[in-house]
Amino acid sequence: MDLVDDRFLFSTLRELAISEGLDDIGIASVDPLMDARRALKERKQRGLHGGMHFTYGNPERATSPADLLEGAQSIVVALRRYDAPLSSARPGLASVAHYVARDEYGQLRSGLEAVASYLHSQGSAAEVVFDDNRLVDRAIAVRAGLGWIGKNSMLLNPELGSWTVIGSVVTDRHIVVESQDHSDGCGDCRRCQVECPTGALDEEGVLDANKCLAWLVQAQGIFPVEFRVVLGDRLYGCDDCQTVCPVNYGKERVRIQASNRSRTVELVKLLESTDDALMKKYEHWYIPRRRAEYLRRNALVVLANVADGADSAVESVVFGALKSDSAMVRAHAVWAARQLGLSRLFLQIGYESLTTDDPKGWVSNELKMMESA
Ligand code: B12
Ligand code: SF4
Ligand code: SF4
Repeated sequence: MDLVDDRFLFSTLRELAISEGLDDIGIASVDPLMDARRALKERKQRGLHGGMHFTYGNPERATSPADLLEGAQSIVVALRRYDAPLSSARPGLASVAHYVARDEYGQLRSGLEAVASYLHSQGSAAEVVFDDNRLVDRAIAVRAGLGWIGKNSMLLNPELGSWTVIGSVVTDRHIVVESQDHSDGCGDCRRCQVECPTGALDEEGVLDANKCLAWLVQAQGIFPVEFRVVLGDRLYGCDDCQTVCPVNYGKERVRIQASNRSRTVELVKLLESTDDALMKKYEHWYIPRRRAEYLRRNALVVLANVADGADSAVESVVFGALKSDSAMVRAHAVWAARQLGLSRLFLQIGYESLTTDDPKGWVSNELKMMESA
């Protein structure tokens, strides 16, 4: 197949992708992604992955696109732009990151499947891969000419900015098209580094997951005490390093259709819900070990930051959490109670009940920290 046919195929695929809700596509080869491999290994070695698995679990596999499909030759990489920030959270409400406010990955998947079906109809094998531990999406998107990696470590596309999700269709059809090089689009800017609330981006283009709020709300165990106040109203995800990025200015697209998922969450309601109801409602979120206690953990930290302890509904959910069967929930409820001026609830419940069934000493530790503060 010569270049002219490849260009024709590319423009057909691009038209199809756009008609199916994607915003741009590019083509990449399946050569190993050596820079990403080095970055994964180096960060893992330096502990910057903060215990994450994902692509860090097996850096070789995540950077060997040729292994994704037998006979793989090329990858069609696509971007889907999602809703721009609409409103900031109000008191008593928690915020969630924009990319989970709607089912963006569902929309991305259906666009990618349309591209894969077309390739199948042309006699080629094709497989959809996105947000998968087997491929570093941003590195393949850079190779496909879809943008550059900013100092906030996001893929920045000159036309779309960074409010995008990335996905791929790996195919055994060899496609060659020229791709643009967008290196160093950030110039002297370093706003994301300055504005990151935790200093997670102090090293240019390198994210320290131990400090990144987007990871800490997903990580297992106790929420680190030094990041609880700075978490603010974020229940899930963090958008700050994108909100401040000038490349995103004026590039927002607000889809008019009503969103089926809200960007804000009523914390009292969340904490009053049953575990089953929570897991059903937030099934599209990455929640450690699929356990609702992690949602409650995050919700209690946020509640302490945004709610009013004098509100009886707030007091009632904190009281309920202090009596939870889960030591993790009780531990974070201790912290929330103190922050909200509700320490008197400990006397009502009794220190002994609070610390019963506390195998890891989480609750005792919170109480100790409180005494020594
Ligand atoms: C693990 C993971 C996370 C982790 C770690 C993120 C990270 N920066 O590594 C956590 C949980 C923190 C996270 C958070 C978010 N994530 Co995430 N995440 C992933 C996942 C699963 C793997 C990413 C990965 O492999 N990272 C490893 C490192 C090595 O990769 P990298 O950062 O791209 O590395 C490159 C740069 O560091 C660059 N580089 C190296 N040195 C230098 C030096 C300079 C100066 C510069 C400029 C660059 C540079 O080269 C490296 C190799 O290419 C991908 C899905 C996937 N399968 O790829 C989604 C993905 C990256 N996440 C995504 C999103 C949307 C988010 C959030 C915005 C969600 C939110 N609102 O909370 C935040 C953004 C935080 C941020 N600033 O990155 C999107 C990003 C889309 C885009 N346009 O970039 C992805 C691609 C999912 C998807 N398919 O759409 N995520
Ligand atoms: S997602 Fe938030 S905490 Fe993480 S690097 Fe960006 S601004 Fe910092
Ligand atoms: S804020 Fe500035 S430095 Fe950071 S990604 Fe955007 S353009 Fe690059």
